[in-house]
Formats: sequence, structure tokens, C-alpha cells
Amino acid sequence: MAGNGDGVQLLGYWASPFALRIKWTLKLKEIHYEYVEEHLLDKSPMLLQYNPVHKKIPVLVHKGKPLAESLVIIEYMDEVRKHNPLLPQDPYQRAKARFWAKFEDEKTLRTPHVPAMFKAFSKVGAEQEQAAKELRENLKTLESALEGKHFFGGETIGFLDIAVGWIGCWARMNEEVAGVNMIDVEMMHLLSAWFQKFLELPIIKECLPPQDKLLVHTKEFHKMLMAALT
Ligand SMILES: N[C@@H](CCC(=O)N[C@@H](CS)C(=O)NCC(=O)O)C(=O)O
Repeated sequence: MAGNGDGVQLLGYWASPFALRIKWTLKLKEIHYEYVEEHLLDKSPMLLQYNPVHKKIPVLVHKGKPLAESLVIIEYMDEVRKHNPLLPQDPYQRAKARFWAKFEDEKTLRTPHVPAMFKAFSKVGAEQEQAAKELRENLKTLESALEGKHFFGGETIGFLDIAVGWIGCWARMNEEVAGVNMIDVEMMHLLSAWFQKFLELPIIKECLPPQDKLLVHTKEFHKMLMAALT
């Protein structure tokens, strides 16, 4: 894959944490690309053609060949563009990074039926508190993968940093809007400090959605969800 953007397109949505993973990866890999913003309520024929299975963004198109699922895309790019390797060289450490990324997507995001973070954001009362508690416990477990390291990737940003970094931004926004505690600084000071450090890195920060726009979007979404409860 050349660094000049030849044949690389990203179909994304500005407020998507999964698209953000790919924007971070492309930035770290120094790959220029064409960005195509999708409308999730009115998906383009290109998105439906390129991701007929899930019909979701992000989709990476490389030399006309589409690939879906953010973690799969990161691994693919890491293979085809060696600059700034993201997955560990050691096979055991590589497997562990994949384990934690899977854990985060399955457990942090999902209870058996509903993503824990979404539930903590969209419910009220005991149901909300239970989901938030579950989310905090899962984040505490994830923290164990960070112990003794600057980044999940070790000395440099790696696959797992890219996979979980969005949580710091979205959880803070959700906490503010829904009035619920998701990242407990006392309970997970290592993870909390890492989120802060990671999201402040210029290369990471510049890919984040505009925070004021995201806050308005989050508030509108929350209002809609609350109206649906009544
Ligand atoms: N597991 C997927 C999740 C992608 C995903 O949920 N994308 C959302 C946007 S954040 C989407 O396209 N939603 C449209 C829909 O569900 O119809 C990944 O990691 O890429």
C-alpha cells in the first residue's frame, strides 16, 4: 500500500467510534485516503454494495476491494503497510492483543442483548445503574492489560490502543449528558490516566470528532431516547 493515497477510500460517519479507529490507523500508517461521509439513515448504494452483509460503516476500499469490520481492517492495514507496526511481533502478545480487543467489543459494548454503554446512556434508575456498574467492572478488567506499560502496545501506540481509545471520549460525553459514572477515576486510575494521555496526543486528538458538535449530537440523541421511554 503506498503512502500517496492511491486507491484507498474510507466510508465513515463523523460520529462513529468504529470509523475513528480507522482514521487513527490511517494517520499512524501515514496513508492518505479519500474520505466518504455516509448518511446512516439513507445509506449510499456504494455502502450497500461494499458491505452487503452488515450494511455498516466503516468500510475500507483498497484498490477497489472492500473490507468491513473495524478490527479486521486494522489488521489488514497492519499487514499491507509495515510503517508503524500496530500488532505485536511476538505471536503470544499478538494473540493477547486480539483477545482484549474482542473482550472490549463483546463485554464492554455488549450485555447479552444490549451494549452496556448504550444501556447506561439510554435507561434510567436501577437499570441504568446496573448497566453502568457492569461497564465499570469491564473497564476495570480491561485495565489489567495496561499494567506496567505506557500504552497497551507497550512503548508505542498499538492495536489495542486504537481499539479501545474511543471509550475515553465517548464515555466522558455520555457521563455528562446522562449523568452517570462510567469511568471511575478512583476505581481505575491507570486506565483513566491512559485515556487522558492518549486522547491528548496530537496525532490522536486531530482525528477526534469536533467535541462541541459531538456534545450537541449526544444531547439530541439522549433527548430522543428519553422521549421514547415515556
Ligand atoms: N462491528 C462493527 C460495528 C460498526 C458499526 O456499528 N457501525 C455503525 C456506526 S457507529 C453503523 O454503521 N450503523 C448503521 C446501522 O446499524 O444501520 C465494526 O467494528 O466495524
